[in-house]
Amino acid sequence: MTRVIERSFHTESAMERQEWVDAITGLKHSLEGAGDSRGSRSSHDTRAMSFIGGRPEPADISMDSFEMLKVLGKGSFGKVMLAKLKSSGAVYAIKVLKKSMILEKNELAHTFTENSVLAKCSHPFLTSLHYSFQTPDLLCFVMEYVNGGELFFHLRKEKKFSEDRTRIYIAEILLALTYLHDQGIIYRDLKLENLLLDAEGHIKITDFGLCKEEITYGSTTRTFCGTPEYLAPEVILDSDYGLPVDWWGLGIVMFEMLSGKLPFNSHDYEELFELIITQEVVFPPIIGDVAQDLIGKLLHKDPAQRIGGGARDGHEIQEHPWFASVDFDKLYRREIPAPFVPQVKSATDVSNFDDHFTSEAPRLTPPKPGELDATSSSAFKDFDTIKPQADLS
Ligand code: ISQ
Repeated sequence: MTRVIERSFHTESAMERQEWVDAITGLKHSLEGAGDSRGSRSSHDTRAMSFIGGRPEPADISMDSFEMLKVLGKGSFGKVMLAKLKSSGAVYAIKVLKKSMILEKNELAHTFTENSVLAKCSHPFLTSLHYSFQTPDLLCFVMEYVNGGELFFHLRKEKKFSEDRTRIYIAEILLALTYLHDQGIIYRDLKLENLLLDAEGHIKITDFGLCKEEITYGSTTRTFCGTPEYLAPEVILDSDYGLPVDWWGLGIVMFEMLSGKLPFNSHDYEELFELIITQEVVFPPIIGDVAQDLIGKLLHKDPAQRIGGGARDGHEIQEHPWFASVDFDKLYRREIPAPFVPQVKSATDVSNFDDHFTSEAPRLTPPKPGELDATSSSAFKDFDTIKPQADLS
């Protein structure tokens, strides 16, 4: 079926009109020249349409190159699945995002920036992206499989972590966030669910990027895509926000690890936002004085006054007395043993993930008719400029 979309343009002069006509004609020819196979493919074609990064295509890799083994996580944007590359037997975590949901939630720019930057990042405490490609309806990110499970899962089992254990995790997260900030990236979404443990027990920050819920603030139509308990005051207040939002997130997860509770909590979102904006943190006695001092400084309501909020960013936080015993250079080189080593039985062991997900059949749901029309699918053509490190040989 061909869909015709008519648009009217107003121009101030004949010259400007000609410029528009030339631009549109040029685009039309370039699409025809490319044979625009995109338009003629069914929307649930699982062959790779293009490789994000525009690299030489390794043996026509696509969803069909993988055997889907298990579901690791799920949300309205898509799924993360454990998958085996059929040609080599290597296992990966594939994040599959639905283009229609990214457009619907207005997350195109965010998804694009985030993944283009993460594709170039390499850090011992960040989950690495091996390859990415897109199909007519999906964006697919082939990532290392981090099999020690979510920190959320371990904390729920153990209720709280000791100060020594928390210190190593928080120090590793601090190094990874400082690295991202040095690349000009705000992570924005620090929360327990995005922290994984690798087989040795070291932190790997990941991004499920699946958008678990949609939260509406107040009576306005402004929507947040994220977990409200972790939002920094400046994000709620819609002020300009920057790198210090991640230090707020670090304060929240540090409080959670040490106490097993969130510092600001309410089922009522209006009340929760009010607490985040106005309430001073109340510490349980289990959290030691030095740790309380650091958390208090990370949860400073004013981002400019927050520890790490100045030009020295995370380096200022590293100098806090709570980290006096941590050798950050050794930590970066992974020479400090992790405080807890998860039980991992095999490369495909999923026992450290929630069986709510892993018990589900690892299937991709075909899109509903018209979920992504030809016009909106063109919004993803720029994903081809992302250059991840291809190593699926
Ligand atoms: C890697 N390993 C396990 C789970 C994951 C979830 C999201 C992104 C990467 C992952």
